Amino acid sequence: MPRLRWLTAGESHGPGLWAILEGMPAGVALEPAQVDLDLKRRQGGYGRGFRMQIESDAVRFVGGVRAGRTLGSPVCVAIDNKDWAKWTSVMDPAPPGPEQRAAMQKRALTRPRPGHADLAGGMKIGAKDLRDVLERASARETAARVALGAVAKRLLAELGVDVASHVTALGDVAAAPRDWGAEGLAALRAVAEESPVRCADAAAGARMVAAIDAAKAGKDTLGGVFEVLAAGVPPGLGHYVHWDRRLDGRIAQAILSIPAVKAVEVGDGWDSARRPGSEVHDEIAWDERRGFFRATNRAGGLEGGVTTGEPLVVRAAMKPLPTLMKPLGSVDVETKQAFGAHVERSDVCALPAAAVIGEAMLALVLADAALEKFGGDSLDETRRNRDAYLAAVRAM
Ligand code: EPS
Repeated sequence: MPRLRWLTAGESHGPGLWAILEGMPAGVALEPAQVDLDLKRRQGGYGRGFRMQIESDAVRFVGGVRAGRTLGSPVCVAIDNKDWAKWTSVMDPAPPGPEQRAAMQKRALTRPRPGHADLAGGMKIGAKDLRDVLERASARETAARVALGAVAKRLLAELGVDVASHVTALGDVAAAPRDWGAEGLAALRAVAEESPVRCADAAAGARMVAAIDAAKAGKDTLGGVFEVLAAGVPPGLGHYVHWDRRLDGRIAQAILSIPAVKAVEVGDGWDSARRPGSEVHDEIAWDERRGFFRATNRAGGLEGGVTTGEPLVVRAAMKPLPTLMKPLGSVDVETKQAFGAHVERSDVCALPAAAVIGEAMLALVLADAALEKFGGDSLDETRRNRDAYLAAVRAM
């Protein structure tokens, strides 16, 4: 069983989002402002649509936090949906009367969008109105993940682990490759957080903005690639003994669960498949100051499902969003007639936001793995256990 368990609830146009994170040790300093910073980062990025002008996500802690510190009880977060005010009738949980029926009919979705969960989800639950699917399949849910990810990041920060992300490619525009694990996450943040597309290469970032403008003019959407890094990760998190304990597998599952993500790679990933072993593996070295280390980090900080102590480097491919203003062919689920797919307000590109969600997902997996390794019901206990373990590693 994982040490950290979590669930989210809430629909895109319902009253809000809620999430529970169970397993956080007591004594971690935690304030809403630290979470709101990440919620704001997730809402930003060039290419976002009108909905993000309506929302201004802010967290309320409704459990597990007292006097600015975690209690060790489940941390429960709530985020309001401002847009709900316009959807109260459509989303009312009560059995519908004539007024609600009319409102629901008006916002019904019967022409599924290729690439969205609409049709597959509708077949799955037997929905006639595919809004029953889209409301929960919507990436709005990721606001709740980012809130919990920000809580996990607070624990990781107390353990010396830092998580950051950036966009490395958008559509056919690619940033110049750089080893940010070696250069440092503060250096990455200094440039990526200033970019409207969260790209650390300013020239490529400007071309990405132009690509989004062109896609918008063409009523199209764009995806791309984001990279998430974690520095200060102790060696020995995860395990090599079983498929579901291997940390690379756990990370991949978490990242692939982000809406629209279609592929994940760790370290040199796909590229390492094309090169001989002598050009792929990271030679082992040791010195008094650092202990064991690697001069290169092509493995992306993981060997055999276990962290090496080098920075974690995880990349994800996001497909273009499926809601197109110039719809693709679809079939009306009621009449079975061919139609253009449903057109609904959406984003042209949400890749910069997906990178922030990637940070949250990596942070949740890493916090779980750290607690699995070090245990502890309070932060002090977790730290003591971590210190003893690291001392033993150094004495090896
Ligand atoms: C989404 C559609 C859009 C996005 C939404 C994800 O929402 P709406 O239908 O209200 O315009 O804005 O993303 C968010 C609300 C968010 O917070 O990220 C979809 O269909 O997945």
